[in-house]
Amino acid sequence: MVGVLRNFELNDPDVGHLRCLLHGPVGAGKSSFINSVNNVFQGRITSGALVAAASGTSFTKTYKTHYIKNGNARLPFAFNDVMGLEAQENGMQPKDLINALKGHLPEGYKLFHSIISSTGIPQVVVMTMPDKACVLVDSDVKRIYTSKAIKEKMQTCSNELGVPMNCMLPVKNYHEEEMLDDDMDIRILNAMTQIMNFANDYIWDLQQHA
Ligand SMILES: Nc1nc2c(ncn2[C@@H]2O[C@H](COP(=O)(O)OP(=O)(O)OP(=O)(O)O)[C@@H](O)[C@H]2O)c(=O)[nH]1
Ligand SMILES: [Mg+2]
Repeated sequence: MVGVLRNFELNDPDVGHLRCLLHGPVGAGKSSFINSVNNVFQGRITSGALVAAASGTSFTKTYKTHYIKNGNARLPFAFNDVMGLEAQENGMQPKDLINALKGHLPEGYKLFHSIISSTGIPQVVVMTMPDKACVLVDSDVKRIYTSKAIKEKMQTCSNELGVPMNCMLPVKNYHEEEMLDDDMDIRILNAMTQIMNFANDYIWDLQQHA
């Protein structure tokens, strides 16, 4: 599966790269997801996106683009890591979120301020920490897809956020492991494949209506 993504081609190469914004609650595992994806592509544990030692207030405080290294080149894909959506004044604000989605925030931008708006940009939900939601998954990550507890969480999340079930992507992040694990990698790659395909399709569709 990693080979398929290594050779991933954009529908329109002029686009340069697809951009994925990770937003969500403080300490949800956004930065850890970036590291998890990087780990799979690098074949080793990496720590490019700094992760909180213990959650409390936002750990990631500035807007940063993370490219995924693919051999000596770059995958045509970037993650933007932002701080969590906290209470109004301290956290990521909706206007910043929209600008970040459009790729309009400069590197190092301090994530505050706001107004609300909406876009048709595709969304998926990367459901992190399944090991905390289900003891079976904690002991064997392969259980992610068969665990009743995880299915229920996915269903609840899908209903509450209005995101379809096939856009709910349960992933256990690398967070304490010292070595890579094939079963974790498969699920991380599965999530990445969905994200990249959705983004690629979206750009293609936009261009048809341009
Ligand atoms: N058990 C478990 N812990 C995880 C998982 N993903 C992340 N963590 C831990 O959760 C904590 C928060 O992770 P971060 O990646 O810093 O979270 P974040 O969403 O980037 O947080 P902010 O930058 O503060 O918004 C860290 O201590 C991680 O090690 C997971 O899948 N399972
Ligand atoms: Mg973070």
